[in-house]
Formats: sequence, C-alpha cells, structure tokens
Amino acid sequence: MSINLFDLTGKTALITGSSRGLGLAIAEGMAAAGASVVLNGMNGERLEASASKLRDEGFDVNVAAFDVTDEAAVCQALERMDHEGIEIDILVNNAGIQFRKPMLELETNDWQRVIDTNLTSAFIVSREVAKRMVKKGAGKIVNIGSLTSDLARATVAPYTVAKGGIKMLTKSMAAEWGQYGIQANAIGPGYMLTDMNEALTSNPEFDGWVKGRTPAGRWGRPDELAGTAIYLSSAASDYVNGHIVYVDGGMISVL
Ligand code: GCO
Repeated sequence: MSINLFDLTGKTALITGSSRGLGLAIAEGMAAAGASVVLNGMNGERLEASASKLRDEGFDVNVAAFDVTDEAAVCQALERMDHEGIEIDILVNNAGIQFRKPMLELETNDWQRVIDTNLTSAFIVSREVAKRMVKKGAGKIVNIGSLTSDLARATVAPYTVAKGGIKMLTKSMAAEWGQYGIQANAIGPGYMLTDMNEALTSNPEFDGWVKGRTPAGRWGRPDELAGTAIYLSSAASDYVNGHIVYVDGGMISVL
C-alpha cells in the first residue's frame, strides 16, 4: 500500500494575504496537493481575479476578504466560514507589508502599522482559528517568517522585529497548542521575486549583492516555497513543531 504523506486532499487551507505574491503561490501549491484553499486579502477585485485563476486550473477555491489587523473582521469572517461549513485545517499566516526607513527617521505610526500587520495579525487570526482546531484535536499552522527572523538588515527594523516575533510566536504556539494535536511551524523565505521586493530587484547594486550573498546565486521564485508549505501542512510533519525552515538558497547558512 503506497501512502502519500504529502497529500492535502480533504483539507481546507486559509492563507492570509494570498491575492498575490508568496501567499498566492503557496495557495496554488497547496491546491495542487489536493487542498481546498481560502484566499484572503483586502482588495476584493484582486482576490476574485486570483481565485478565478486558480479555479481555471481546476482547484477548489473560496475567498474571504477581511483585514487581518481588524479583530472584529477576523471573528466575523471565521463565523461566516463556520456557518458555511468551511472548517480550517491549515492556516498560513502570510499577510505582511514592508516599510523601509532608517529608525532615526521612522515615525511610530509606521512602526506600529508593520508590527500590527506582520505580527499581531498572526496572533489574532491564529488564536481564533486555533479555538476551532482545539475542538477537532488537529490543525496545522504555518507562519511566514523571513531571513530577518534571525538576521537584521539596516532600514527594515519594524519588519525585522515582526519577523523575529513570528519565529518566537511559532515556538509559543508549539509550546501551548502541541497538546491539542496542532503543529505550528514557520517558513523563512530568502530574497524572493515579489512585488514587495521590486525596489530591490530593480536596484543593480542590491540585485548583485543578493546574487553574490546567496549560494544559489539567484533570487528565489514564490513557487519555490510551495513544497515546504505542503510539507509543514501535511501528515509528513505530524511530529515537527516549533521550527522555522529556511527556503533561501542557502543565504542564512553562510557568511
Ligand atoms: C528587504 C526585503 C527582505 C525580504 C525577505 C528576506 O527589504 O530586506 O524586503 O525583508 O523580503 O524578508 O527574507
């Protein structure tokens, strides 16, 4: 009897911030592995367009437009899914923004906005989804961290602090929720070809730095995260908890 430990058939995955970029690529990969996916974002038009793209590929897709930083909106969206019989088996906390400015010039409201979107939202959404997973005695949470979960780079302090927090929030989830059959892990993407990084990829000096600093000698593609996301969302990782897996071409492992 051959079993496929990586099969997500029959599972439903909610991926926050998945109308484009890493979130959409992860959603597409999970759908290809058999999952029903729920796309999330704040831009309804973009969300529907991305959902149509995945449906055209034959995948089962729902959309849930809500602001992950708005606790009431998160609760309402999850209650709506409850009523629609949508049970979340897998949560991917991907929603995030970037804001590049030296700390000496950084306004507190800009700091707070990044922390709220990239870290606190993961706590809020996870707490509400975990309440449902606890009742089922099972669940997978995959948090999207960053190289900056472990290493700092000048001008992206709030993002770095938030992503460092994501790594430790993941461990906290493992500490508290492992007993309920929930596994919480994180993915640390390297420098990926995304809209968020357009200012960097279009900068010849930064582009050269990434290619020289990364053993793979190149930027990563969003679809290259799908395999790790599937692994951390599947039976293959049922005894893996509290880890961050870097998908970075080797960057974090070398000087
Ligand atoms: C930056 C980038 C990084 C990458 C990624 C690296 O300005 O340095 O946006 O933050 O996006 O997070 O892992």
